[in-house]
Amino acid sequence: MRDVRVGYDMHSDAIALSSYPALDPTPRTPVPYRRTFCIGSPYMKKLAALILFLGVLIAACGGSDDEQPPSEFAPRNLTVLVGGGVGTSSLNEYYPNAIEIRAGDTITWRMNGQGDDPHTVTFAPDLSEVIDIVPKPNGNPDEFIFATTLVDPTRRAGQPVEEHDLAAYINSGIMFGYQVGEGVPLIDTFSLKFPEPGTYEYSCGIHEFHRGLVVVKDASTADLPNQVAIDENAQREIAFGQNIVDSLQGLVAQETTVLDIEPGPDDTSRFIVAAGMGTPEAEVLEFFPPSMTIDKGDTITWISSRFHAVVFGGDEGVPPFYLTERRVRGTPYVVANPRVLFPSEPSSEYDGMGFRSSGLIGYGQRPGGLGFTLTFTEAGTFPYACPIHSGMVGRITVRGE
Ligand SMILES: [Cu+2]
Repeated sequence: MRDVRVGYDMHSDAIALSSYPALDPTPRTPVPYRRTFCIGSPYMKKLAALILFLGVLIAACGGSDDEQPPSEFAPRNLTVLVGGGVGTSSLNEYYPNAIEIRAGDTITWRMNGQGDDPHTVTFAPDLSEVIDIVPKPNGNPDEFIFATTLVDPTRRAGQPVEEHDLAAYINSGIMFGYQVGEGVPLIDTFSLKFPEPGTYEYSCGIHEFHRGLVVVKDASTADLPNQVAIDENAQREIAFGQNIVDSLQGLVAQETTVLDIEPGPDDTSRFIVAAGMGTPEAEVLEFFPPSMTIDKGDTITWISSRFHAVVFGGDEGVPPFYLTERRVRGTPYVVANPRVLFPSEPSSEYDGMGFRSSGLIGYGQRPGGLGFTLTFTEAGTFPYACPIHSGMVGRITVRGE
Protein backbone atom coordinates (compact mmCIF):
# COMPACT_ATOMS: atom_id res chain seq x y z
CA MET A 1 0.00 0.00 0.00
CA ARG A 2 1.22 3.48 -0.77
CA ASP A 3 1.88 6.11 1.83
CA VAL A 4 -1.18 8.00 2.85
CA ARG A 5 -0.87 11.23 0.98
CA VAL A 6 -2.85 14.32 1.55
CA GLY A 7 -3.54 16.15 -1.65
CA TYR A 8 -6.14 17.10 -4.13
CA ASP A 9 -7.31 14.16 -6.14
CA MET A 10 -7.20 15.58 -9.60
CA HIS A 11 -9.15 12.76 -11.20
CA SER A 12 -12.08 12.53 -8.85
CA ASP A 13 -14.19 15.25 -10.42
CA ALA A 14 -13.85 13.78 -13.86
CA ILE A 15 -14.80 10.35 -12.58
CA ALA A 16 -17.73 11.66 -10.59
CA LEU A 17 -19.12 13.24 -13.73
CA SER A 18 -18.72 10.02 -15.64
CA SER A 19 -20.68 7.81 -13.27
CA TYR A 20 -22.32 4.92 -15.01
CA PRO A 21 -25.06 6.13 -17.32
CA ALA A 22 -28.16 3.99 -17.55
CA LEU A 23 -28.07 1.77 -20.59
CA ASP A 24 -29.96 3.48 -23.35
CA PRO A 25 -30.31 1.10 -26.27
CA THR A 26 -30.88 2.85 -29.57
CA PRO A 27 -34.40 2.06 -30.79
CA ARG A 28 -34.29 -0.30 -33.73
CA THR A 29 -35.94 0.34 -37.05
CA PRO A 30 -38.62 -2.29 -37.60
CA VAL A 31 -37.44 -4.99 -40.02
CA PRO A 32 -39.65 -5.10 -43.15
CA TYR A 33 -40.92 -8.42 -44.50
CA ARG A 34 -38.34 -10.22 -46.54
CA ARG A 35 -38.97 -10.44 -50.22
CA THR A 36 -39.40 -13.98 -51.46
CA PHE A 37 -36.64 -14.87 -53.93
CA CYS A 38 -37.66 -16.41 -57.18
CA ILE A 39 -35.59 -17.56 -60.11
CA GLY A 40 -35.06 -14.75 -62.57
CA SER A 41 -35.59 -11.96 -60.06
CA PRO A 42 -32.98 -9.19 -60.02
CA TYR A 43 -31.92 -10.39 -56.57
CA MET A 44 -31.11 -13.87 -57.74
CA LYS A 45 -29.10 -12.51 -60.68
CA LYS A 46 -27.05 -10.36 -58.33
CA LEU A 47 -26.56 -13.31 -56.01
CA ALA A 48 -25.36 -15.52 -58.86
CA ALA A 49 -22.92 -12.83 -59.96
CA LEU A 50 -21.62 -12.48 -56.43
CA ILE A 51 -21.05 -16.25 -56.07
CA LEU A 52 -19.14 -16.29 -59.34
CA PHE A 53 -17.03 -13.32 -58.24
CA LEU A 54 -16.21 -14.96 -54.86
CA GLY A 55 -15.22 -18.16 -56.63
CA VAL A 56 -12.71 -16.28 -58.78
CA LEU A 57 -11.40 -14.44 -55.73
CA ILE A 58 -10.90 -17.65 -53.73
CA ALA A 59 -9.10 -19.29 -56.66
CA ALA A 60 -6.82 -16.25 -56.99
CA CYS A 61 -5.98 -16.24 -53.26
CA GLY A 62 -5.35 -19.97 -53.22
CA GLY A 63 -2.73 -19.62 -55.94
CA SER A 64 -0.75 -16.88 -54.19
CA ASP A 65 -0.60 -18.49 -50.73
CA ASP A 66 3.00 -19.67 -50.94
CA GLU A 67 4.41 -16.57 -52.53
CA GLN A 68 2.96 -13.91 -50.25
CA PRO A 69 3.18 -14.41 -46.49
CA PRO A 70 0.65 -12.31 -44.54
CA SER A 71 1.95 -8.83 -43.78
CA GLU A 72 -0.09 -8.67 -40.58
CA PHE A 73 -1.26 -11.27 -38.13
CA ALA A 74 -4.81 -11.45 -36.87
CA PRO A 75 -5.25 -9.51 -33.62
CA ARG A 76 -5.17 -11.73 -30.56
CA ASN A 77 -6.65 -11.54 -27.08
CA LEU A 78 -4.07 -12.61 -24.52
CA THR A 79 -4.41 -13.14 -20.79
CA VAL A 80 -2.18 -11.90 -17.96
CA LEU A 81 -2.89 -12.92 -14.35
CA VAL A 82 -3.14 -10.38 -11.53
CA GLY A 83 -1.82 -11.35 -8.11
CA GLY A 84 -2.33 -14.76 -6.64
CA GLY A 85 -2.04 -16.94 -3.62
CA VAL A 86 -4.67 -18.39 -1.36
CA GLY A 87 -5.73 -17.31 2.11
CA THR A 88 -2.83 -15.62 3.90
CA SER A 89 -0.32 -16.43 1.15
CA SER A 90 -0.32 -13.32 -0.98
CA LEU A 91 1.39 -13.02 -4.36
CA ASN A 92 1.53 -9.45 -5.57
CA GLU A 93 2.73 -9.38 -9.15
CA TYR A 94 1.43 -9.56 -12.66
CA TYR A 95 2.03 -12.97 -14.16
CA PRO A 96 3.93 -12.84 -16.39
CA ASN A 97 5.49 -9.60 -15.29
CA ALA A 98 6.44 -8.63 -18.86
CA ILE A 99 4.64 -9.57 -22.04
CA GLU A 100 5.48 -9.12 -25.72
CA ILE A 101 2.57 -8.63 -28.08
CA ARG A 102 1.79 -7.26 -31.54
CA ALA A 103 0.17 -3.94 -32.28
CA GLY A 104 -3.54 -4.62 -32.50
CA ASP A 105 -3.53 -7.29 -29.78
CA THR A 106 -5.67 -6.95 -26.68
CA ILE A 107 -4.59 -8.01 -23.20
CA THR A 108 -7.11 -9.16 -20.64
CA TRP A 109 -5.88 -9.08 -17.06
CA ARG A 110 -7.61 -11.58 -14.82
CA MET A 111 -7.69 -11.59 -11.02
CA ASN A 112 -5.97 -14.77 -9.92
CA GLY A 113 -6.33 -16.89 -6.81
CA GLN A 114 -8.05 -16.00 -3.57
CA GLY A 115 -5.32 -13.93 -1.95
CA ASP A 116 -6.36 -11.22 0.44
CA ASP A 117 -4.78 -8.27 -1.36
CA PRO A 118 -6.65 -6.08 -3.84
CA HIS A 119 -4.96 -4.84 -7.02
CA THR A 120 -5.45 -2.56 -9.98
CA VAL A 121 -4.08 -2.41 -13.50
CA THR A 122 -3.33 1.25 -14.04
CA PHE A 123 -1.71 3.06 -16.97
CA ALA A 124 -0.86 6.72 -16.51
CA PRO A 125 1.46 9.28 -18.12
CA ASP A 126 3.29 9.43 -14.76
CA LEU A 127 2.86 6.30 -12.64
CA SER A 128 4.27 8.03 -9.57
CA GLU A 129 1.19 10.27 -9.62
CA VAL A 130 -1.19 7.36 -9.23
CA ILE A 131 -2.73 7.88 -5.85
CA ASP A 132 -4.63 5.47 -3.63
CA ILE A 133 -5.86 7.04 -0.41
CA VAL A 134 -7.10 10.63 -0.40
CA PRO A 135 -9.05 12.80 2.04
CA LYS A 136 -12.79 12.34 1.74
CA PRO A 137 -14.30 15.35 -0.03
CA ASN A 138 -15.94 17.53 2.64
CA GLY A 139 -15.06 14.90 5.23
CA ASN A 140 -13.57 15.15 8.71
CA PRO A 141 -9.76 15.44 8.92
CA ASP A 142 -9.46 11.73 9.79
CA GLU A 143 -11.71 10.54 6.94
CA PHE A 144 -9.83 9.06 4.03
CA ILE A 145 -11.23 7.20 1.05
CA PHE A 146 -9.73 5.13 -1.70
CA ALA A 147 -9.51 7.56 -4.62
CA THR A 148 -12.50 7.20 -6.89
CA THR A 149 -9.99 7.29 -9.75
CA LEU A 150 -8.67 3.99 -8.44
CA VAL A 151 -11.94 2.35 -7.34
CA ASP A 152 -13.78 3.10 -10.60
CA PRO A 153 -12.84 1.67 -13.98
CA THR A 154 -12.16 4.35 -16.59
CA ARG A 155 -14.18 2.26 -19.06
CA ARG A 156 -17.80 3.14 -18.62
CA ALA A 157 -20.51 0.50 -18.55
CA GLY A 158 -21.53 -0.55 -22.04
CA GLN A 159 -18.52 1.10 -23.70
CA PRO A 160 -16.09 -0.78 -25.94
CA VAL A 161 -12.70 -1.97 -24.71
CA GLU A 162 -10.34 0.96 -24.26
CA GLU A 163 -7.30 1.52 -26.43
CA HIS A 164 -3.95 2.27 -24.90
CA ASP A 165 -2.90 5.88 -25.19
CA LEU A 166 0.34 7.15 -23.65
CA ALA A 167 -1.29 10.41 -22.64
CA ALA A 168 -4.33 8.85 -20.95
CA TYR A 169 -5.05 7.64 -17.44
CA ILE A 170 -6.58 4.18 -17.90
CA ASN A 171 -7.59 2.11 -14.89
CA SER A 172 -9.18 -1.27 -14.23
CA GLY A 173 -10.88 -0.24 -11.00
CA ILE A 174 -9.90 -2.01 -7.78
CA MET A 175 -10.00 -5.79 -8.12
CA PHE A 176 -10.88 -6.87 -4.60
CA GLY A 177 -11.38 -10.56 -5.28
CA TYR A 178 -14.40 -10.49 -2.95
CA GLN A 179 -17.42 -8.29 -2.36
CA VAL A 180 -16.00 -5.40 -0.35
CA GLY A 181 -19.31 -3.66 0.22
CA GLU A 182 -22.78 -3.17 -1.17
CA GLY A 183 -22.80 -1.38 -4.49
CA VAL A 184 -19.07 -1.71 -5.11
CA PRO A 185 -18.72 -3.62 -8.38
CA LEU A 186 -16.81 -6.89 -8.23
CA ILE A 187 -14.14 -6.37 -10.87
CA ASP A 188 -12.11 -9.39 -11.87
CA THR A 189 -11.04 -8.64 -15.42
CA PHE A 190 -9.74 -5.68 -17.35
CA SER A 191 -9.04 -5.48 -21.09
CA LEU A 192 -6.97 -3.01 -23.05
CA LYS A 193 -6.12 -2.93 -26.75
CA PHE A 194 -2.67 -1.80 -27.86
CA PRO A 195 -2.76 -0.14 -31.30
CA GLU A 196 0.75 1.34 -31.27
CA PRO A 197 4.17 -0.29 -30.96
CA GLY A 198 6.14 0.77 -27.89
CA THR A 199 7.15 -0.25 -24.38
CA TYR A 200 4.58 0.57 -21.74
CA GLU A 201 4.93 0.26 -18.00
CA TYR A 202 1.89 -0.04 -15.77
CA SER A 203 1.34 -0.24 -12.07
CA CYS A 204 -0.90 -1.48 -9.31
CA GLY A 205 -2.45 1.54 -7.63
CA ILE A 206 -2.52 -0.31 -4.31
CA HIS A 207 1.06 -1.63 -4.34
CA GLU A 208 3.41 0.90 -5.87
CA PHE A 209 6.24 -1.65 -6.21
CA HIS A 210 3.92 -3.86 -8.22
CA ARG A 211 4.59 -2.98 -11.83
CA GLY A 212 4.28 -4.69 -15.15
CA LEU A 213 5.52 -4.19 -18.69
CA VAL A 214 3.82 -4.48 -22.07
CA VAL A 215 6.14 -4.54 -25.06
CA VAL A 216 4.18 -3.92 -28.25
CA LYS A 217 5.92 -4.94 -31.47
CA ASP A 218 4.94 -4.13 -35.01
CA ALA A 219 1.77 -5.85 -36.24
CA SER A 220 3.76 -8.01 -38.67
CA THR A 221 6.30 -9.34 -36.14
CA ALA A 222 6.55 -13.12 -36.25
CA ASP A 223 7.69 -15.47 -33.50
CA LEU A 224 6.08 -13.80 -30.52
CA PRO A 225 5.01 -15.90 -27.53
CA ASN A 226 1.54 -17.38 -27.84
CA GLN A 227 -0.81 -17.86 -24.89
CA VAL A 228 0.71 -21.25 -24.09
CA ALA A 229 4.19 -19.72 -23.75
CA ILE A 230 2.76 -16.75 -21.81
CA ASP A 231 1.04 -19.14 -19.39
CA GLU A 232 4.28 -21.07 -18.92
CA ASN A 233 6.10 -17.86 -17.99
CA ALA A 234 3.28 -16.93 -15.65
CA GLN A 235 3.33 -20.31 -13.90
CA ARG A 236 7.13 -20.19 -13.53
CA GLU A 237 6.92 -16.75 -11.87
CA ILE A 238 4.04 -17.84 -9.66
CA ALA A 239 6.00 -20.92 -8.57
CA PHE A 240 8.93 -18.68 -7.56
CA GLY A 241 6.69 -16.61 -5.29
CA GLN A 242 4.85 -19.67 -4.05
CA ASN A 243 8.14 -21.18 -2.84
CA ILE A 244 8.75 -18.09 -0.73
CA VAL A 245 5.30 -18.06 0.88
CA ASP A 246 5.29 -21.83 1.39
CA SER A 247 8.49 -21.75 3.40
CA LEU A 248 7.19 -18.83 5.48
CA GLN A 249 3.93 -20.69 6.14
CA GLY A 250 6.19 -23.37 7.61
CA LEU A 251 7.36 -20.81 10.19
CA VAL A 252 3.75 -19.95 11.07
CA ALA A 253 3.05 -23.61 11.65
CA GLN A 254 5.94 -23.80 14.15
CA GLU A 255 4.27 -21.15 16.32
CA THR A 256 7.49 -20.31 18.14
CA THR A 257 9.13 -17.89 15.77
CA VAL A 258 9.91 -14.47 17.16
CA LEU A 259 12.35 -11.99 15.65
CA ASP A 260 14.06 -11.25 18.96
CA ILE A 261 13.71 -11.37 22.75
CA GLU A 262 15.23 -8.60 24.86
CA PRO A 263 15.39 -8.35 28.64
CA GLY A 264 13.01 -5.70 30.03
CA PRO A 265 12.81 -4.02 33.43
CA ASP A 266 12.05 -6.12 36.56
CA ASP A 267 12.77 -9.49 34.98
CA THR A 268 10.24 -8.98 32.22
CA SER A 269 10.87 -9.70 28.56
CA ARG A 270 10.30 -7.77 25.40
CA PHE A 271 9.36 -9.84 22.35
CA ILE A 272 9.91 -8.46 18.88
CA VAL A 273 7.56 -10.17 16.45
CA ALA A 274 6.65 -9.79 12.79
CA ALA A 275 3.32 -8.63 11.44
CA GLY A 276 3.53 -10.10 7.97
CA MET A 277 6.68 -11.56 6.46
CA GLY A 278 8.14 -12.00 3.01
CA THR A 279 9.05 -9.92 0.03
CA PRO A 280 6.69 -7.30 -1.33
CA GLU A 281 5.87 -9.68 -4.17
CA ALA A 282 5.35 -12.77 -2.03
CA GLU A 283 4.16 -12.10 1.47
CA VAL A 284 2.54 -14.17 4.19
CA LEU A 285 -0.21 -12.16 5.85
CA GLU A 286 0.13 -13.64 9.32
CA PHE A 287 1.45 -12.71 12.71
CA PHE A 288 4.66 -14.58 13.50
CA PRO A 289 3.76 -16.34 15.71
CA PRO A 290 -0.03 -16.16 15.55
CA SER A 291 -0.37 -17.36 19.13
CA MET A 292 1.93 -16.40 22.03
CA THR A 293 2.05 -17.03 25.73
CA ILE A 294 3.85 -14.42 27.82
CA ASP A 295 4.08 -13.38 31.47
CA LYS A 296 2.31 -10.47 33.08
CA GLY A 297 4.43 -7.35 32.58
CA ASP A 298 5.99 -8.57 29.36
CA THR A 299 6.04 -6.35 26.30
CA ILE A 300 5.42 -7.17 22.65
CA THR A 301 6.59 -5.06 19.72
CA TRP A 302 5.12 -5.85 16.31
CA ILE A 303 7.16 -4.80 13.29
CA SER A 304 5.16 -4.58 10.09
CA SER A 305 6.61 -5.74 6.83
CA ARG A 306 4.42 -3.69 4.60
CA PHE A 307 0.87 -2.63 5.32
CA HIS A 308 -0.79 -4.00 8.42
CA ALA A 309 -2.50 -2.99 11.63
CA VAL A 310 -2.53 -4.62 15.06
CA VAL A 311 -5.98 -4.19 16.58
CA PHE A 312 -7.32 -5.43 19.91
CA GLY A 313 -11.07 -4.93 19.76
CA GLY A 314 -11.93 -5.53 23.42
CA ASP A 315 -15.69 -5.84 23.85
CA GLU A 316 -16.50 -4.24 20.51
CA GLY A 317 -14.50 -6.71 18.46
CA VAL A 318 -12.19 -5.87 15.61
CA PRO A 319 -13.76 -3.41 13.15
CA PRO A 320 -13.50 -3.80 9.37
CA PHE A 321 -10.89 -1.77 7.48
CA TYR A 322 -12.98 -1.15 4.37
CA LEU A 323 -16.20 0.74 4.94
CA THR A 324 -18.52 1.81 2.16
CA GLU A 325 -20.56 4.93 2.02
CA ARG A 326 -23.38 5.45 -0.44
CA ARG A 327 -23.34 8.44 -2.71
CA VAL A 328 -26.15 10.07 -4.62
CA ARG A 329 -24.40 9.18 -7.85
CA GLY A 330 -21.62 6.78 -8.69
CA THR A 331 -19.91 3.94 -6.89
CA PRO A 332 -20.06 4.18 -3.09
CA TYR A 333 -16.98 5.62 -1.43
CA VAL A 334 -14.61 2.95 -0.15
CA VAL A 335 -13.57 4.48 3.17
CA ALA A 336 -10.44 3.46 5.07
CA ASN A 337 -11.86 3.07 8.58
CA PRO A 338 -10.14 5.78 10.68
CA ARG A 339 -10.26 3.43 13.70
CA VAL A 340 -7.87 1.16 11.81
CA LEU A 341 -5.97 3.74 9.79
CA PHE A 342 -4.86 5.83 12.78
CA PRO A 343 -3.42 4.77 16.16
CA SER A 344 -5.82 4.77 19.09
CA GLU A 345 -5.09 6.97 22.11
CA PRO A 346 -1.38 6.53 22.73
CA SER A 347 -0.91 4.11 25.59
CA SER A 348 1.86 1.60 25.91
CA GLU A 349 -0.03 -0.56 28.39
CA TYR A 350 -2.93 -2.90 27.85
CA ASP A 351 -4.99 -4.59 30.53
CA GLY A 352 -7.07 -6.58 28.07
CA MET A 353 -10.01 -4.19 28.20
CA GLY A 354 -10.97 -1.69 25.57
CA PHE A 355 -9.85 -0.89 22.10
CA ARG A 356 -6.28 -0.59 20.89
CA SER A 357 -5.17 0.09 17.32
CA SER A 358 -1.64 0.48 16.06
CA GLY A 359 -2.94 2.42 13.08
CA LEU A 360 -1.43 1.53 9.76
CA ILE A 361 2.12 0.32 10.35
CA GLY A 362 4.92 -0.60 7.96
CA TYR A 363 7.87 0.74 6.01
CA GLY A 364 7.26 4.18 4.62
CA GLN A 365 5.28 7.01 6.14
CA ARG A 366 2.50 5.15 7.90
CA PRO A 367 0.21 6.88 10.42
CA GLY A 368 1.35 4.37 13.06
CA GLY A 369 5.02 4.26 12.06
CA LEU A 370 6.95 1.06 11.57
CA GLY A 371 5.80 -0.87 14.61
CA PHE A 372 3.53 -1.04 17.64
CA THR A 373 4.36 -1.78 21.27
CA LEU A 374 2.14 -2.92 24.13
CA THR A 375 2.95 -4.02 27.67
CA PHE A 376 0.42 -6.50 29.04
CA THR A 377 -0.56 -5.72 32.62
CA GLU A 378 -3.26 -8.33 33.33
CA ALA A 379 -3.57 -12.08 32.94
CA GLY A 380 -5.95 -13.42 30.33
CA THR A 381 -6.28 -14.38 26.70
CA PHE A 382 -6.63 -11.55 24.23
CA PRO A 383 -7.48 -12.04 20.56
CA TYR A 384 -6.36 -9.47 18.04
CA ALA A 385 -6.36 -9.09 14.28
CA CYS A 386 -5.21 -7.11 11.30
CA PRO A 387 -8.50 -5.79 9.87
CA ILE A 388 -6.89 -5.20 6.48
CA HIS A 389 -6.29 -8.92 5.92
CA SER A 390 -9.16 -11.21 6.79
CA GLY A 391 -7.09 -14.25 7.79
CA MET A 392 -4.55 -12.30 9.82
CA VAL A 393 -5.50 -13.07 13.41
CA GLY A 394 -3.53 -13.58 16.60
CA ARG A 395 -3.91 -14.36 20.28
CA ILE A 396 -1.86 -13.30 23.29
CA THR A 397 -2.16 -15.38 26.44
CA VAL A 398 -0.82 -13.60 29.53
CA ARG A 399 0.04 -15.80 32.49
CA GLY A 400 -0.56 -14.46 36.01
CA GLU A 401 2.18 -14.11 38.65
CU1 LIG B 1 -2.36 -7.39 7.58
